[in-house]
Amino acid sequence: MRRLWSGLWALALVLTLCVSPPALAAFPDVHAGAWYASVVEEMAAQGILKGLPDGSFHPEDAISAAEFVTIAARCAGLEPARGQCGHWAAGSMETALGAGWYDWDELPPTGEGWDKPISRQLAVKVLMKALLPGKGYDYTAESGKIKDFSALNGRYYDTTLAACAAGVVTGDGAGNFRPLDGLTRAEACALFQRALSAAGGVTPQPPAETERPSVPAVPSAKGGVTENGWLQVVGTQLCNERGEPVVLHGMSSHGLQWYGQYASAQAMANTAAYGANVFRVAMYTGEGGYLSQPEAMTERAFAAVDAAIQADLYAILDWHILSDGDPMANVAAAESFFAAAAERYKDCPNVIYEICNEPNGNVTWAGNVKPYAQRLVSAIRAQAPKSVILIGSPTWSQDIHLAAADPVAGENLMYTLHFYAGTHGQELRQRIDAAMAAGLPVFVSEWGASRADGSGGVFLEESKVWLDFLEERGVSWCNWSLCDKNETSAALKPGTAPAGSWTEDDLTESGRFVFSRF
Ligand code: IDC
Repeated sequence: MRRLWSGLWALALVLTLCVSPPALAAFPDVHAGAWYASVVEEMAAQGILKGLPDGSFHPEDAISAAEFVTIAARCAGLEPARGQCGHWAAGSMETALGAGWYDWDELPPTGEGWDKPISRQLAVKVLMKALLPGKGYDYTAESGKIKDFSALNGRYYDTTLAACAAGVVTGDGAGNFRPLDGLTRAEACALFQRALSAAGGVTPQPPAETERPSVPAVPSAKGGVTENGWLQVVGTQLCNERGEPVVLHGMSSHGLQWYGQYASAQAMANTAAYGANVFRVAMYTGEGGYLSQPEAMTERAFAAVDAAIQADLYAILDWHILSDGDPMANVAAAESFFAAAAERYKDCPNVIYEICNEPNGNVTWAGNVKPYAQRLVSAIRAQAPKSVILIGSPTWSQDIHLAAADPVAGENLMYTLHFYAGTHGQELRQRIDAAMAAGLPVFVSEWGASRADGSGGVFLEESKVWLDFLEERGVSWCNWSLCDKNETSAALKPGTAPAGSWTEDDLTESGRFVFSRF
């Protein structure tokens, strides 16, 4: 008898455990005890969630791109378009695309890919564009919260970090965002609910203001100044006088005070013969440069620019701050130098002005570099209203994300990013993508195949990855440096004559690689 009773108790216990809590009114497969139950119920009551054709919700299934975008459209009160292709979600997808919630290449309008699971990074982008457009964030604070930040594609920095700042994205238990993974339908609902409450409920928001220019396809025009004329910046792309995308490839001089002999007309003709169409005249300010001998250095810099003009090259006149990390420290000297340069070259389509090589040390974008840039842009513009001007950023011209968040007003302005293939990689490339996605025109006015100290390596594999990346995006570059110094970044072997023409034999490993990529 005792055995029978205990057997019955055990059976009762098993039965209790097997019976699920009651299903909610909205969907038979959403049970009251589930963590997402109240969210789903509320969204269903508001008509935002409709469930699947079989009347159920399938909370643990991966949500597809079409499902996610459709829900976002309902949250934002977006009117679906007619829908060109026969897909059930075509109307919402087309309207969302038009509103800039996602780009053409992320979910092509053929409908292919719409039924596949949406990645978390894209889902968050759609969500933020739909419900919290223009939401701000502090880059350092928010990126520090995401443990696997390096896995995030730079294209999604803006929206992901804004979502973190708004409390919409909280990361998994380990602090990871897992940008490439999908998310379940239940998880998606939680995201929507947090975004809706951050946006103040189901109030339709205006669609994101201006859509950002997307990464250009491989641009074409090379050639020198005769072929391309005055340069102009269209969106993020450097273009020639006819408005066609153009890329500039060439060398930077080393410090003119030390290696000025390689900034001669012959040296430039030599690099032009390999296909270069730009030359950067690096005029150091410190280190025995302009600040200690202004007349002599001005003369040398102008002679180098004249030599570049003679070789049909674009010429970048570079105010090469380095040990003097704060450009504001010598702003008056910079203004007078560039005013004289712009006066001299105002009718000359060749000349590009680079106003601060690499701000570094205790400088900020808002406090030092941007105000300096504003002053220099007006000094140059007074003479040369349309010449391209290149602007640096803190941390040796790596902090273009700061410029992207707060750019200088004006036309034909570009922002420099400098890298050294033995030191810098993926992280800076992602920064370029993010900055360009935010509309910032980027110019790599200095890069080296060495480490950042100018030696080590050479890192040709890494350099190739970098140059392919820049080529795909139509980003122009100059390589450090055209001189025969005994350091791996130098393009010429020690003792190479500046006066004669050069053969492959005169080029270092770095020089051969770089010249082959002009
Ligand atoms: C380096 C030169 C090296 C010189 C040093 C200091 O290669 O011969 O002794 O400057 O003047 C930069 C600077 C550039 C550096 C280069 C490599 O713009 O002046 O040149 N670099 O260290 N930024 C990152 C790397």
